[in-house]
Amino acid sequence: MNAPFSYASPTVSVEALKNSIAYKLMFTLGKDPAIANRHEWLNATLFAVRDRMVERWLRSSRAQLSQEVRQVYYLSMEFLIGRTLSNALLSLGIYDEVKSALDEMGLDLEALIDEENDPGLGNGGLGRLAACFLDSLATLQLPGRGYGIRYEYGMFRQNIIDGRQKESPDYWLEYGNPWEFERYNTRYKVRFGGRVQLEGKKTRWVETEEIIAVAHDQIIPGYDTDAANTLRLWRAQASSEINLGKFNQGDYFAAVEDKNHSENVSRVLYPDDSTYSGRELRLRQEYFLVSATVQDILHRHFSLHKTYANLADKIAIHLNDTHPVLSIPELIRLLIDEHKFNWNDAFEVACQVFSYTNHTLMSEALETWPVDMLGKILPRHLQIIFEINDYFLKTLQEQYPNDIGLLSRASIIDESNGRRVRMAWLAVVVSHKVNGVSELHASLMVQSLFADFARIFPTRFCNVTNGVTPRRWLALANPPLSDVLDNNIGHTWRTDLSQLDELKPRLDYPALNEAVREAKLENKRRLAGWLAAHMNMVVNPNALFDVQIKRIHEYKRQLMNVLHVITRYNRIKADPDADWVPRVVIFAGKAASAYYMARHIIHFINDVSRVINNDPVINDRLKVVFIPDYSVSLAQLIIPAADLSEQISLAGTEASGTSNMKFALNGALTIGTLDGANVEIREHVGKENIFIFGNTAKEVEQLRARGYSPREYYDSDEELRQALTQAGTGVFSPDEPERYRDLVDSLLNFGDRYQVLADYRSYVDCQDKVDALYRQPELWASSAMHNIANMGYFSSDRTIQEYAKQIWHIDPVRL
Ligand code: 26V
Repeated sequence: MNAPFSYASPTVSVEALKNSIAYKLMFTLGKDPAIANRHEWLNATLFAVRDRMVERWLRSSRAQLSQEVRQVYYLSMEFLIGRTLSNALLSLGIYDEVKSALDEMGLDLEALIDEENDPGLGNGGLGRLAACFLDSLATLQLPGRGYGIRYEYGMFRQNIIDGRQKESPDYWLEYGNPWEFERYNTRYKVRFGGRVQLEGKKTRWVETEEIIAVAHDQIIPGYDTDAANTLRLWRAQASSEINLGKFNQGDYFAAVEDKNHSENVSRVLYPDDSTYSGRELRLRQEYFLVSATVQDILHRHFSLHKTYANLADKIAIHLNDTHPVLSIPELIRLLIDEHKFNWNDAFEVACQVFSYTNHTLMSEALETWPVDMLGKILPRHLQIIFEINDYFLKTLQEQYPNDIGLLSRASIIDESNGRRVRMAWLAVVVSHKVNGVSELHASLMVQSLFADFARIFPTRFCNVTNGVTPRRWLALANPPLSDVLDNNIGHTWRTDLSQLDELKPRLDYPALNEAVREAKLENKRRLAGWLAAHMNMVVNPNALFDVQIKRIHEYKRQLMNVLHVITRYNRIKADPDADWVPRVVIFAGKAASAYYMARHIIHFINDVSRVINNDPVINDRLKVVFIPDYSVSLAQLIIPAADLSEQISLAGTEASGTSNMKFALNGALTIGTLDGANVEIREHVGKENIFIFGNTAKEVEQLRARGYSPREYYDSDEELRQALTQAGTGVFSPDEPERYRDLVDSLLNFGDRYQVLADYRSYVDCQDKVDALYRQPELWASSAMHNIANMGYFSSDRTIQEYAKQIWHIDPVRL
């Protein structure tokens, strides 16, 4: 693999690096170089590289503090930052030096990079977006920090056994985490339970149970800058190591049980991003993050400014979805109960400090907590939430005296549903800005979910379209294409992706066209090699690589993709000697463990794949691969190798999507619906350079309103009928012919909630157009180049600049 480009001639010598790696191995890890294994060498290398970053990190922190600038704090229950070594080498510009140092010691840098655990502290798009944002904040020298939870177990590992998903725990800390600094001194008490007591005018929250939150910091390096930011993750520690009372009574086990109960709060990531569950442990996790973080923010603020009076001028707190929304009542509580604010001032400050991003309109993922549960775990917070609601509803009533129904619709407390607190409502009422993540999503958001609030607070809602960091998603993931870009437009696209524009005058240069095709082929060969080595699967690198990798969810319609695969299979079987465009259809993604349909879809994909891949008539013409255990590092391997990017969610359901951007940036063509950011991708690349099919969001709504009848599509479409009949009668599950009856039923007899049948025909026809273009490699590559050249807008640097200007009001730090 070619090394990522180094932007600066580094001041570190290979000799010095060799010394420090060997030194770390011996004196930090206590290991004899003669017997150290790969993991120990990796850790030694990470320590040596980290040392070279610490100085600028400290300098950066000092600059942020001394300039007393306004800071943003990005609160998220998830950060999917990916592997750190390669990214650190890239941002320090010392990739080649470290490679040579390791070479001279008989070690292979790429092998070490692959050895690193990929911390899965997130479910999918939302967590990865948070990581791209941190990268952009640092690169743009913006004063910001991420706050999250240091889960001991991340997203479960996925194994595929007999075609089915099997989960196993992801103990990512097995070999330690050399990238973090544990801050033994930065610890806060987080309290739960108890009761609220009135003492005169003062409210006290008493008889609580306590846990300690301990800070763990990671350096987030900026690229081509001395700036580096911090990601601070909290770990739960029992407040007294063991319960001495119980211990002295001789009940040793009960004593240790208490400790486990407390520390369970940071034990494991909730691996379900599709249904909201309302479990108590999740509520405790959310409050744990929020309480430690708000205390830390206030502490930092006070040590700098010696007053809380200027809080609203100096801090911005951003809520990544509703998961950290309890920070609103937490801030208000601390200001009133601990810092002598009156209610109105505390409320005003909170409104100015907080902003909130909505990431989904799907009702089943929206958080609401039962009033009883909140009252039991956070009685003081519940009281404050009621006060906020009373205040809000009172002003509403004055403003809209004649709108019956508005009060109950807009109330933070949902009385219709067993009394629950609507977290999204709370976020909207106490934020100064609420944003969607793509143009379409933001407009649907104010038309549907937040329609009442958009009328009440007309200036509060806005859009900031998502983006992805070009450092990880192009420079690191795709060295062959990065080389082509460097040779044509120079190196600075890494920090200014709009420079991809400069490719435009060259788009019809045959040499560039050929270079782009060569780069794609090299990436496809790399993936083919991986598939052979890890899955014993042989694929032809010249086939069209058709890729859908994302969480398995009915709305994302992996099922529609499989129905097309089956149709293609049937066509090939019917006429094997026709001139077929060979395809490799690749899937990857995890299903939430309790999501029956999603697991079933995985099983179905694997069953279909077994039948097709083993059919001697088919050969190379069609292969289906399900790659297990999807992760950030697998995405870095797969995306650069894709020809076709499947973005086929039902219009109006995918808030934005971000892999759609990564694929297009890496020269894949998109086949997609007009959903999420696909709409804007089409505007940028031009409608002739993207395969759009299916109903629009408006048509989806109209169809639903008219009474959607999937049967009609079934009855009138021969190929669709054949595919569904095969699925329902065991053609792909001969050992259990009824296995997919329910799957077919969900489409035919239970309403087909995501209108798969309605879009099937236009999808299949669109796939024919894909084949036709792929037969003309130069034209295909030219279209891919139009995609690449127009992706500048989708850099997370642009996204973060918009947040900084419109929402956070922060400026870069001078270094
Ligand atoms: C939801 C839930 C609900 C139950 C508790 C656990 C949990 C954890 C995560 C989520 C997240 C759902 C929202 C989400 O991930 N949205 C995705 O956000 C991406 C970044 O904006 C966007 O590109 C995707 O389209 C959107 O689905």
